[in-house]
Amino acid sequence: MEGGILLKFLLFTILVFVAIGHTNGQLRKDFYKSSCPQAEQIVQNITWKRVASNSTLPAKLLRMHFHDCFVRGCDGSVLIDSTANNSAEKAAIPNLSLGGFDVIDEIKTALENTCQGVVSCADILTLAARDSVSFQFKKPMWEVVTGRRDGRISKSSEALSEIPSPFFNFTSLKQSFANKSFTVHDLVVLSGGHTIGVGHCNLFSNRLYNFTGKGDSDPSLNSTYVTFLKTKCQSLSDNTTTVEMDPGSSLTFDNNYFSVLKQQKGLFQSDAALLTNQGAKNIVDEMLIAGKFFTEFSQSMKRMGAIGVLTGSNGEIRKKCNVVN
Ligand code: HEM
Ligand SMILES: *[C@@H]1O[C@H](CO)[C@@H](O)[C@H](O)[C@H]1NC(C)=O
Ligand SMILES: *[C@@H]1O[C@H](CO)[C@@H](O)[C@H](O)[C@H]1NC(C)=O
Ligand SMILES: *[C@@H]1O[C@H](CO)[C@@H](O)[C@H](O)[C@H]1NC(C)=O
Ligand SMILES: *[C@@H]1O[C@H](CO)[C@@H](O)[C@H](O)[C@H]1NC(C)=O
Ligand SMILES: *[C@@H]1O[C@H](CO)[C@@H](O)[C@H](O)[C@H]1NC(C)=O
Ligand SMILES: *[C@@H]1O[C@H](CO)[C@@H](O)[C@H](O)[C@H]1NC(C)=O
Ligand SMILES: *[C@@H]1O[C@H](CO)[C@@H](O)[C@H](O)[C@H]1NC(C)=O
Ligand SMILES: *[C@@H]1O[C@H](CO)[C@@H](O)[C@H](O)[C@H]1NC(C)=O
Ligand SMILES: CC(=O)N[C@H]1CO[C@H](CO)[C@@H](O)[C@@H]1O
Repeated sequence: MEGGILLKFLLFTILVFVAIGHTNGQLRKDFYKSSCPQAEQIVQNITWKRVASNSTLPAKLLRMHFHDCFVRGCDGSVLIDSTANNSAEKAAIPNLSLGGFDVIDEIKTALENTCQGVVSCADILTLAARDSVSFQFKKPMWEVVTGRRDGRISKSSEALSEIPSPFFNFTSLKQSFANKSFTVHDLVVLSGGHTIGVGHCNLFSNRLYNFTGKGDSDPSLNSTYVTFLKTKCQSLSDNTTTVEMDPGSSLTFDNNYFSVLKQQKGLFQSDAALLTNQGAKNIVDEMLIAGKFFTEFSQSMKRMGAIGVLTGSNGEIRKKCNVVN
């Protein structure tokens, strides 16, 4: 009797595990271990090779990954080209300066040559973003679990509504992140991504020339820095010049962004907004300790990489990253 119940229980447990294994393909470490053992090494090799000859790429790939994950989840939808009847995410204004698509294409080509139809573009982007930032350290800076599948939909209208604007105040930033179940802690920590890369003048020059419509500058922006920025961005309409977001170390991934913020030199209103809320401000202070920032950034990135992912039999493995199959 007893043995019969135990056996039934064991069988039931096994069935449940088998069912979970089949239906809910969660992301996991080294998903391609048996299907494409060299996948992650190939991504790292090509990414490192490209970053070695172009140090602006980590910023491009990190931002592209953020944009991918915030619109329809990390499903590679940011990589899809517009077609005659669809305006894709790439065509949205916030995407104007996205770059690094050629790196993803080179990796995809190499992976298709090694193990055809196995590795998703969504995973390639997630790994390449991590590896590009990690090149400087010669070791992976955060864990990436894999098994994402590619989406088939990409809409510019969704990029416009889901990607936070550089003109957002704290309330709107918080709401935009809460929309993805992200906390104020994630918001502050991930904003640290602005420790690398550049921003275009027209996205902040209102803070220099006409903040309240009286030809004034933003009082929350360091006045010494305003003078400097005016030499870079000479008019309100300049949409071609770029400025480093972390002046002096915009090619180095570190926690200097937070020191910059504290000196009231955050480039965008959305950066400066992190000091307008006491809770957020306290987190900015915590991030002034480098070790703390690296640990927290690594954890928030892992969570960002899991937003709305397609797994198991959902989505597809795109043959080319810029077009759906
Ligand atoms: C908190 C809300 C955020 C806002 C409002 C925002 C806004 C922006 C804007 C306006 C730019 C400049 C684009 C240009 O002029 O070319 C930019 C650049 C960048 N962002 Fe963000 N961003 C946010 C969060 C993030 C997050 C979470 C990450 C990644 C973890 C990130 C990574 C980057 C990087 C690396 C660049 C530099 C890109 C380059 O050099 O081309 N941003 N961001
Ligand atoms: C990656 O690069 C290393 C060092 O250059 C090389 O030894 C290795 O064979 C490469 N692996 C793959 C899978 O490309
Ligand atoms: C887009 O338009 C083409 C013809 O211009 C048509 O063949 C195709 O089915 C359309 N695709 C969708 C998704 O509507
Ligand atoms: C580096 O990469 C960026 C982004 O793809 C590109 O715009 C730029 O032209 C590249 N620079 C060089 C020197 O190749
Ligand atoms: C923040 O921006 C939103 C949208 O523009 C606005 O409705 C709200 O009043 C602003 N909040 C503060 C505290 O300024
Ligand atoms: C939150 O998400 C909804 C739908 O997904 C979207 O319409 C709305 O614009 C988002 N709000 C913000 C602040 O991003
Ligand atoms: C500054 O803003 C005010 C009010 O919006 C506008 O009337 C004025 O033309 C602007 N000045 C410049 C130089 O754009
Ligand atoms: C920059 O501004 C000019 C003039 O207003 C406009 O024609 C052009 O499309 C803009 N370029 C970008 C990249 O926004
Ligand atoms: C503004 O910038 C100057 C020069 O970089 C710096 O010495 C000063 O401390 C900054 N002001 C504030 C309020 O942080
Ligand atoms: C990289 C990219 O696709 N950029 C596009 C951004 O949007 C403009 C239109 O608003 C397109 O012309 C760019 O090609």
